[in-house]
Amino acid sequence: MSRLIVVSNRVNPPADKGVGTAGGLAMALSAALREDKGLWFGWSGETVETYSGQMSMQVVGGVTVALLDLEEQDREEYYNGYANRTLWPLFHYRTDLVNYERSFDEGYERVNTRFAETLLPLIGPDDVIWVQDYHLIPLGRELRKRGVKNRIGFFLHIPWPARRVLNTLPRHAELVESMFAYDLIGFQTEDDSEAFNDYVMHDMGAEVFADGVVRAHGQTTRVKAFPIGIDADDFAATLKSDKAQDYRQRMLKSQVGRKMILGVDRLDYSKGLEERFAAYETLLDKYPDLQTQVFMLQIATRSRDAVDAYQDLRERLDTISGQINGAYATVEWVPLRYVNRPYRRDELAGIYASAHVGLVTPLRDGMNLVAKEYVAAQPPEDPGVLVLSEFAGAAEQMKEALIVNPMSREDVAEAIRKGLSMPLKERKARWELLMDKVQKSDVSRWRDDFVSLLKAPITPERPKVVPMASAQKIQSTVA
Ligand code: GDG
Repeated sequence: MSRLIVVSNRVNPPADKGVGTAGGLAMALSAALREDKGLWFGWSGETVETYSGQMSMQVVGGVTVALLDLEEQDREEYYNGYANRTLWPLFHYRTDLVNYERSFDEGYERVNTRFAETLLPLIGPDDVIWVQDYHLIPLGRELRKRGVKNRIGFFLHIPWPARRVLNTLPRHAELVESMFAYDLIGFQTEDDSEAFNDYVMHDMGAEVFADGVVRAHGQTTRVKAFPIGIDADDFAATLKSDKAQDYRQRMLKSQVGRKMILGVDRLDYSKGLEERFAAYETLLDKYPDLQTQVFMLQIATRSRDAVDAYQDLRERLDTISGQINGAYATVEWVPLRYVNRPYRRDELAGIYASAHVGLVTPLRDGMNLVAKEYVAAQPPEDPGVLVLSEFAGAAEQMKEALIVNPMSREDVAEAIRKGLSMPLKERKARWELLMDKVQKSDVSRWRDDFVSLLKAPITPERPKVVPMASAQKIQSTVA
């Protein structure tokens, strides 16, 4: 029987759907595997003195998981190093924050080899293997080296950078070449797929075919955008729960008639939090009549504390939030509620539902599930307004949001103001279109679309797409 095997860096299915505080990727994957007899393989998050390659198997939240312990050196070089100090900033266009060391590269290769060796005995002849995200780009190649003939797919949850940005990574060619071990490579957006094709055509002399088939150096793969979504049914059920409704009421009460502008993010420099605070300050400065009439709630849960750039960001945000409150607060009104503790999913659903404006302004983001959760939580009779960065993958789909350039504090401030004063009729019209997309393009659809194309054979010889520098060229050739 054909089984789905999902492989990702961390394996953390939520034990209880409502209570979990797991991130976007974890929620999406557990939703995808729950109904399946699938297996989820990855790092336990624990380290041992000496790596043994031993796994522990268990069932968590209805999902069978196989966990591998790594060594402290692996954590430093592979996870805190190459994954989060090299690839993450680079793929989010923060070349200023990229830290590259040869030892990171070696640790990354070593852990990908360890993953391949440990996973190998678990793979049945008909299993379909789906590798997740930037931590494990070379895993497909390592599995192939060990004789795995199964279908293997790869999905990148973060943006794929422009060619000249990727060129700044030492040994970029080797990294990209390793991806040709996959039968299917999935990206979040058309933009990302096109950036990948641009790289392989220019730097590898690859041929790109109209149906996404890509051929280089005698190897063939297929490239396509699969925008990830939320588990819409599960979210709707969570939203209806007593806890969520109770939280919504509590939030409405604490608003005392003021309108709430909400941000919910991992505390990460890609999320544009400093720029968002600056935009909010501009709003208060430019429109004094809004002071005391609105407030902003920013939930920013701590993340990757071991990496310096994250500690620096936290310190800067503490300072900026203090400055805003110091400058504008009155004895009765605090303009910015800045919160670092995580909330339960049901609590979060209630908080989303009570917000008049959802502010999602990353500088770069693969997709951004918060944008979709905010829309899904809105009361149909009185929905709030989503303000969304043009650099979130979600903007490719969610065009009815107020789309902004997060680098412009004036643009963002104007969009917040427009959102706060938008007439009900327009809010409803925009929300209905957005909600339809959030429901249709949900996580099950993402999983089904990816896995069914992964299983489909690649049929050779399609009309060739001419090398291009931009999206339009590919599309017009296909059309
Ligand atoms: C990566 C990509 C892509 C946040 N605070 C709390 C909490 N969260 C949850 C949100 C949402 C998730 O974390 C964040 O997901 P995002 O998609 O916004 O961002 P990343 O974590 O960076 O995820 C991203 C995603 O992978 C999936 O492909 O969209 O672009 O960067 O679900 O609700 N959840 C709870 N408490 C919190 O305080 N329970």
